[in-house]
Amino acid sequence: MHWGASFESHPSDVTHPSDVTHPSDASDASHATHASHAALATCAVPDASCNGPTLVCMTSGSIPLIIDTDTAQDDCVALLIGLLDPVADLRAITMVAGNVGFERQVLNAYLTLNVAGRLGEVPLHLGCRRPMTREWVSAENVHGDGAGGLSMNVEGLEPSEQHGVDALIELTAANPGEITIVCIGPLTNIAMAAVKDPRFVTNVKQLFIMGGSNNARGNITAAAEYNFYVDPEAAKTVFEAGFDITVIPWAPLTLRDAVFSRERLAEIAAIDTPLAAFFSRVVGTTVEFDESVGIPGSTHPDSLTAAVLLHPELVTASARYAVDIETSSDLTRGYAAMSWGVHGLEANATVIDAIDAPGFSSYLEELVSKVSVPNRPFDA
Ligand SMILES: [Ca+2]
Repeated sequence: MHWGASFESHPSDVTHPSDVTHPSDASDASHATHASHAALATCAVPDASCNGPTLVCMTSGSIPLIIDTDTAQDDCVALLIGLLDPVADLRAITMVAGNVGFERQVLNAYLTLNVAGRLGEVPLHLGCRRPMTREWVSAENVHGDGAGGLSMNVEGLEPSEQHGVDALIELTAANPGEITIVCIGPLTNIAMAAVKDPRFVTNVKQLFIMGGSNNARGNITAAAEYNFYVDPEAAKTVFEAGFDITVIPWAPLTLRDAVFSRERLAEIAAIDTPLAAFFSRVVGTTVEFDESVGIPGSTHPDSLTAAVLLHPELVTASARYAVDIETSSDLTRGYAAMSWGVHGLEANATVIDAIDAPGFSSYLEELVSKVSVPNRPFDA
């Protein structure tokens, strides 16, 4: 089977960046319909090894970022962007309670690092294991285990001893105004960091937040999107703190511009790379659920959040909004009120209203078309 064949041939426990060649040829036009939007075909720092057959580039890119994640499904794709896009300089991954069980989320992050051939290269910090004031709410009914039943031997893999909140504070304090945080889970870690050290707010360059809906439907209730619903106090804290914020909402943006149909997923599944096999396995498992709630395919809000940070040319419309989060109502818990400028409120965020959807789709296809060498074999 495509899946097994893609993984079993390259079990290797050690990755040497110098062993991996750089993107080969920007003129490869097989996926180039919207190649101008995606810098994946060109290595940030070309050198002699760029002529090899593989496309994975280990060179640190020009955009330093941390990804704060509740790793399941599209979170994994967002991590792949941070790990493999040549313009990304992924400094750390921080884990927050969200989609699935915390330990499973950690395993899903390891699985993703593994398929990218980056195991042991990017620090993984464990953050908050529950929301600030509420009980954790699982999304396992949507995500299952978050990785389509995929597993691997994690012997010898240890997350950093430093707590995720402290890592966020220290990494940004060491590079004030330089690091952007891609926030694709509940905002507990970000809020806790801001509460613990107010300097965190100005030490962070920007927050790119996946969450809420822009005057449109939620996904866990009619009113609320999951990330803000799970920890509304954290979300409210973050939006009131004074960060430079860009929001990638669930609806209408994701539902209109970042859904992959079964036909599109089949095209990607036909690509013979470990990354495409991983993508198909991890993402494909939620399609049945998505269809059961009226969504015609897999949804990609988290990878879109990482993609628009690295490739702002994907954004075709955005505007300044005053964003606030409902915390006191049971009915509308986690609702994001996004006021578009006519209510006398001061804007605190840029909200993405539209993207180049074909360009984003081509970007993800190009990403998973890269040839990586997984560090360890997967247990299918
Ligand atoms: Ca997420």
